[in-house]
Amino acid sequence: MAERYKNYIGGRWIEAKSGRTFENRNPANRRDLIGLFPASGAEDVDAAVSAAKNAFAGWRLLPAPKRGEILFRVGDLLRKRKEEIARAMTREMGKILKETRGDVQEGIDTAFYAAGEGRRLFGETTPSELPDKFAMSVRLPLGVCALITPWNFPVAIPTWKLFPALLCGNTVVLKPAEDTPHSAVKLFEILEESGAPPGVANLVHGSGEIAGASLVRHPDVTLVSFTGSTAVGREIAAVCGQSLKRVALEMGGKNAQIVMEDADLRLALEGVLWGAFGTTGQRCTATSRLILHRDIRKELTEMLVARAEKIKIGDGMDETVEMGPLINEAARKKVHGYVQIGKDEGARLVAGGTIYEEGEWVHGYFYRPTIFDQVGPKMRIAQEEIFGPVLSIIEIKSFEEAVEALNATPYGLSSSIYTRDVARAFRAMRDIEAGITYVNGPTIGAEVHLPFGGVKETGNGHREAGTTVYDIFTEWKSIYIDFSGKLQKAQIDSVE
Ligand code: UN1
Repeated sequence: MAERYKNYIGGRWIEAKSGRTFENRNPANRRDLIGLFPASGAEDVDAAVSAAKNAFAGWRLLPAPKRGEILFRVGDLLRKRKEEIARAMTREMGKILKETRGDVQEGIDTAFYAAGEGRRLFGETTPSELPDKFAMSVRLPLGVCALITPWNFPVAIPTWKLFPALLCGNTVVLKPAEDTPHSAVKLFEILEESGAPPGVANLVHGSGEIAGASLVRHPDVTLVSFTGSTAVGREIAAVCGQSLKRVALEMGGKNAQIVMEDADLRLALEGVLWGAFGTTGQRCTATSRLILHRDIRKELTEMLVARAEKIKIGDGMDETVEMGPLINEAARKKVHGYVQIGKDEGARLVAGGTIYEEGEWVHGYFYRPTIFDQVGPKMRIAQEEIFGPVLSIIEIKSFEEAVEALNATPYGLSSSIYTRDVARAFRAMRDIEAGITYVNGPTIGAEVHLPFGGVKETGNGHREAGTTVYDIFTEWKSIYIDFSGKLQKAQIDSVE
């Protein structure tokens, strides 16, 4: 009998009211059934939002340092259960253990950062233009926040939203991706154990179309924070535009690594291997374009192809495996479809390009590390997000051309340049259109205490992580205290 997992609403584990469930299977071996999870409907979302709304009344008044103490406990518990959660995550979504441990670590880092923020959460004080008058600004919570998260970072991304939201005094309803409900259950077991009051954090499983959509439309939700595709983000933004909910979006990427002719090629090679094929290319920050100066293109491409072909593919539970499966069959079809598009567009396939189904791997969604050479910057494989282990090599003749090629997509999340020329590095930091730029490092590897997010169609102007996430989850209030004992008129009495 498959284990039946539940929603977490108002401090209780409960099934969907309809009793309906969906299956969660291991992408490395689809015969391995992890469990059944509630296929929640609008009525379950309603119960979760009302639990969050009720809990908000008390939670917002608990001093922020006390809310922070709960998050310190959450961080401790995550640390204690890191290995267990990493293993469950690898089984559930396929990335290798080293990376799922990193995913949990990102949650631990976020917990401690948010917890410390409980004793900061700074506002400002500033002189008033009038005598005997005091002026300051403070941050206040918004209310019930809806958090909708993807499967590629099943602990890290929910924590980026959950912990700052809670620290600021909001209450939340999380709707995790259907491919990774188990990791979300683990996270909520920890929240329960940490002593967070019932109703402050609620978990509702189910599909985006039903559970996600009813959450976004719910009138008692004041903010929606979403990480996922640009197509879905646009739909969410449209709904929130009508209802005037605050909406923070983190969406697609088409990140590029530039390698100039003066770069350390050995370093650039390690960077692109990790950036393009880490997490099987399924990161918003993954390197999907490699922009090479013509003087080093041949040499670096040969080095890269030789290494890519040696990448060990298999079940991420095996510590010697370097690349796990794609998340599901639809993802594999999409990746394979783009390989065909690349060939049709006239790019030259120099590595991979085929499904990997040797031996026992026939039961998983594996794909070979794939490299296209001679890609034009406007080809679809250079423009559209593939979300798989497919890398497109674009040749350029100058630094200016490299930056122009890098900027020539609708996205702007992460970027990277390998060069030994400090002037070029600084020009790249200024001229690349992206939320993140790495110098002599790959496009992946963001740390939780710096702003995370992108420009153009990657985002809508907000930044998670860093100090900036506290702007997403708070309302500013300006406060004036007049202790002059008389009516003082700003802009009028203050003018000579
Ligand atoms: C994502 O790709 O969805 O910088 C998030 C990184 C990770 C976070 C990635 N720390 O790749």
